[in-house]
Amino acid sequence: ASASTITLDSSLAGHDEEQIRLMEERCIVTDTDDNYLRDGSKKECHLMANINKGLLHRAFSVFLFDPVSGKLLLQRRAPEKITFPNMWTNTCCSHPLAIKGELEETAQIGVRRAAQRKLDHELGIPAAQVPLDDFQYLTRIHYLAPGDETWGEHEIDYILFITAQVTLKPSMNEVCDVKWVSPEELKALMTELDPEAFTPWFKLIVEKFLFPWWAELLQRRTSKPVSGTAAS
Ligand code: DMA
Ligand code: MN
Repeated sequence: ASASTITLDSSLAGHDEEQIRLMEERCIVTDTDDNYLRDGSKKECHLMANINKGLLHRAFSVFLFDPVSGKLLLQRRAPEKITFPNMWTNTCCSHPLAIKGELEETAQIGVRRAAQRKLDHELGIPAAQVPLDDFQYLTRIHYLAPGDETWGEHEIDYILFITAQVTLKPSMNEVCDVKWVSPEELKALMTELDPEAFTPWFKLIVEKFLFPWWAELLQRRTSKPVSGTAAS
């Protein structure tokens, strides 16, 4: 072919090998009503060139709370991440894949399975500590967020809460730091750090939804009778 017909795709050049491999994952491409259209590679779904043409996919965001302290687990994305590296964000985010178990939509079961899979993959949380039924589905949000000139997000994002006692063994290729925060500590952190230090979807969810939901969760926790003392 003549030089003019060759398109060099340099979007992945210089990136981490494992993260490049994960760009082959099959995401679920949807319409704006979250109806399944087809599958598409993670790479295809996150290129701004495609997003700008309307390409949209299904995702989830987990917020995990400690049952005793009521604190929220934050993670800092590893420098190896191709999209939104080094940023602080909610406990775990990813995509249900276009595979049989994760395409299933009844009671968000596919998304729950993906959440359980990725809590283990990113943070080393054993599946038994985060049972599928314990994820509380709050809502879905449709948002678009450019990351840099090449990469970004355009998703239908399922927001899941879970309260669970967990053990952590973060994968350093995914997560470079973790932090448990109370609502006050999160507010302080968000004024202390640059706004660019947080992922856009996390900021959006914090601004629009998080604190009232979290307050309710803390309320339920403190009003729960201490086991063994209260009559049913
Ligand atoms: C994608 O998260 C999902 C949302 C809600 C932004 P991610 O970039 O952490 O996905 P993965 O861990 O699969 O790379
Ligand atoms: Mn995505």
